[in-house]
Amino acid sequence: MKRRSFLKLSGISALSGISPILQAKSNSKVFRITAKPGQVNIVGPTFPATEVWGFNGQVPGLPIRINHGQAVDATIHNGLDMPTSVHWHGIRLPNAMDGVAGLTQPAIKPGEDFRYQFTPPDAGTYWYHSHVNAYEQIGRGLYAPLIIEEADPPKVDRELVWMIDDWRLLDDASISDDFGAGHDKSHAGRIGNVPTVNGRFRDVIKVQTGERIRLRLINASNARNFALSFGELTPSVIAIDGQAVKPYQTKEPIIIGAAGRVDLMLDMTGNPGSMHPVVDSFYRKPFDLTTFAYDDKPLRESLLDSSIDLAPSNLPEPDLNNALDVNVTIAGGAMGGLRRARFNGEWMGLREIAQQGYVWALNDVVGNKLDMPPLIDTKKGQSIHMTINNETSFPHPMHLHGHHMKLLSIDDQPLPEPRWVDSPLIMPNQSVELAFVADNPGDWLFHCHALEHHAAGLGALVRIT
Ligand SMILES: [Cu+2]
Repeated sequence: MKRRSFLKLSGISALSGISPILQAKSNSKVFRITAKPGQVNIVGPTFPATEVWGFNGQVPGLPIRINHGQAVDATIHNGLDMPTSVHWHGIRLPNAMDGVAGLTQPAIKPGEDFRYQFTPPDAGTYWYHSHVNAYEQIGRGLYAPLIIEEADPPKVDRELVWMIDDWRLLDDASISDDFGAGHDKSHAGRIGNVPTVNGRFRDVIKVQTGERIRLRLINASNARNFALSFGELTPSVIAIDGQAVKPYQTKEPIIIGAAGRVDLMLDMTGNPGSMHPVVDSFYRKPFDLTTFAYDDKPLRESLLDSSIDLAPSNLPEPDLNNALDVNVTIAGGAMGGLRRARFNGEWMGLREIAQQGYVWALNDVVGNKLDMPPLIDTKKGQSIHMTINNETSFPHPMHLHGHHMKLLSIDDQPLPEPRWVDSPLIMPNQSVELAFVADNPGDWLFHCHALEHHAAGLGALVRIT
């Protein structure tokens, strides 16, 4: 008898000392989720509801919340009339579960199912979203939170999960169907006109003076980046991209690039009965994203002073002395300097490439398909030291699948506290240094999460064998 089936039969798989994958079998949380159309009242009662696509027809979709150590066992049913798939953003999981249609699995056809099973190794704030025709499917609402709770989380009065997004809506609150427009591809991506929190425009969130709130921010926008200010509050940042950071208080706007996550601890210090907007100021014109409305009655007189530290994950530490150096240059787009690049292996002028719908390149290679020679081809266990230069006029949130990377420096300034990221936002003309251990075998996508940029060539493969 194989060891695996013996363990199953004897029911001892929960004992210590055996593989976490086997333990997971007896400790998984089962989800049945259908990607399908739905209706959401985004703008408010004076407008018609918006036809969306959502997981279980909702926006955000069905939240997945598990305990650290539990496994996800999610069967996705495709109730759309086009193929789809699900990517578990930021989770270090087996390649076959990564959900990139055409790379790690075939797309799920309409009416069919795909079963995803994995045990997230790290607690934290993640999300799941479509990875087929993503700029349209995510743009229409196919995203949801994926929360892995710490075994011993900091004490709070309440936790809020905010999936922030922006929609391009027409006057009747329907979604503008100009997905993948040429201007969006070559400029900042699809930036909408209706920014939302959990699918609601200018919502009002009831809070109480003295309350301690853990706020999990998840940016599900196609391309919009946010810089959020919390007025009179002084947020403490406790995690970035799902991974714990040494908590720090800041009055600076909280930057959260497309696909990024930030966990904040908020001690609500506004006066009873007052209103305080949360303001975004990433682009030229600031606006109120949402508003805190304080109850007339305070919850407590003095603030909690218990610890807000999160236990760090057990991530493999890159060995910088023996790392493979990789330099990556992002080029192209409007107002960029790219003249020519390799397209399907041939050098071509940018005009010719643009005629085929592509405008971006990584190291002069246009990432127009999934079966390209990899940008990085390495052995399992190799440390990678990657320098990314953004030589374009636009910010790019660069997402590596299946791994977390340690952000070491920005513009040659070493970070006092290097932090783990999976979707670092790289500003125009910025250079960042990252390092990670390529410890997860497979072909992994490395791409811009401004979804129109990815669709227009800003993507590559990392192969680990
Ligand atoms: Cu980009």
